[in-house]
Amino acid sequence: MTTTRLPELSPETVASAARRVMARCDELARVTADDGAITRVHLSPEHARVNRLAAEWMREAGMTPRQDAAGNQLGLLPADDPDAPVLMLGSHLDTVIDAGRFDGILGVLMAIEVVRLLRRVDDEGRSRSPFPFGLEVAAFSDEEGTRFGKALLGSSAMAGTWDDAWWDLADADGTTLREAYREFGLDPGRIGEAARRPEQLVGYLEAHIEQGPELDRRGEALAVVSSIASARRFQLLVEGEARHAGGTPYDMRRDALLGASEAALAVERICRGEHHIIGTVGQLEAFPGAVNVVPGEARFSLDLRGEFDADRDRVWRAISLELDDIMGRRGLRWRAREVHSAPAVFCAPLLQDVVREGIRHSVGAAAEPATLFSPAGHDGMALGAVAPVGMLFLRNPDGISHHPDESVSAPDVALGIRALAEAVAHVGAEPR
Ligand code: HGY
Ligand code: MN
Ligand code: MN
Repeated sequence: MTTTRLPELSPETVASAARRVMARCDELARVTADDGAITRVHLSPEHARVNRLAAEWMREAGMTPRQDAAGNQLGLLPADDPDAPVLMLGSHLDTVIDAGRFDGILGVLMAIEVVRLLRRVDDEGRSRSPFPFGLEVAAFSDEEGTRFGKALLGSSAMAGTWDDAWWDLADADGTTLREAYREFGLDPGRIGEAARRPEQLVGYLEAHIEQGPELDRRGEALAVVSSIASARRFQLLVEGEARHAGGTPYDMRRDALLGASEAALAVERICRGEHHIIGTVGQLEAFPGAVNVVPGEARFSLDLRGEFDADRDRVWRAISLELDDIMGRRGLRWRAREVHSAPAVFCAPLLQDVVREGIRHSVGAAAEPATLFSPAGHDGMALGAVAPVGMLFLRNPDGISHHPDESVSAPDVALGIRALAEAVAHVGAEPR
């Protein structure tokens, strides 16, 4: 596969870009709602601050920044033809609670560096894409779904898959998504303006830390992603009867917390018996929540993922039957509300190939670069509805993520920047 010649990417040029990325990951980590932890949720003051920082860095790298109708921070390096489509690069700047400093953030900052390295300056001194398509960086506004439960809100708006039912989603304080948009300075009525049509996008390429131990175990820095797991998220309610913790004999109890606890163990047991199916209960709360009252109600979450939608749905049916059995035995009632669903996305073969070529150029591997399934979700799950998707994984020592100890090394980031730049150049070399 030929490639548009890259501007000279000396090892020092790429190493300096990696150092800038690492320093900016530290700077963004300081923009948080929680002292001593990294927490940055959708449409918060912290979201506005990191968008302003990203806009400044995009402008400095030669792009024209703008915030779209969904609160995504974008930076455009146009092609000579103003109507040309763009290759979208990027990731997300929002975080989970008490997060690491690289999940999402690294991909946005690497994309900015790649655009900086690839841009050319035309005769009028204007920064332009060297390809027949533009390059655009997206800092998506809500990949995690931390505040409203529904994930991928920013990238879903860009993909044109927005569901107006989401406006009534509420956060823990009862603020609806609609109200939060308005408080942030966005107009819910204009959400459609964030949508892209397929003909406007050449594709979407995202670099991200691997949120698992595979690359670390293999001793490799980079990997191609084959597909991104499908996801379904539920909020479940178990209803029993609150009673006196001392005076109520066991045979009279309908303890909702024990039902929910048995359900959580059943999720683990059922999913352990499957391939590439992962179920997690991340939230569990008992009500009324007094030490001397048998819980009459319990609420818990379920995050269920699978490599294939059909397998994921089959396992959800198996879990549901098991919950019927558990709650029936305990005299409890249960119901589930689905709060998020996203199909599996299979990375486009061409974009897998260009990422593979990029890795070869970057690490000089004679051997075949690793190709990994991503059990972690990414904005590419949403963008897959409107564009071909490709992903590059970077080694994350020990694989820990959604945790302050999440990490990546500067040398691996340098390898990743070169690989991503080469991948983009390979897209540029493809006949149009
Ligand atoms: O939950 C996930 O897999 C992603 O990190 N949002
Ligand atoms: Mn995440
Ligand atoms: Mn992420």
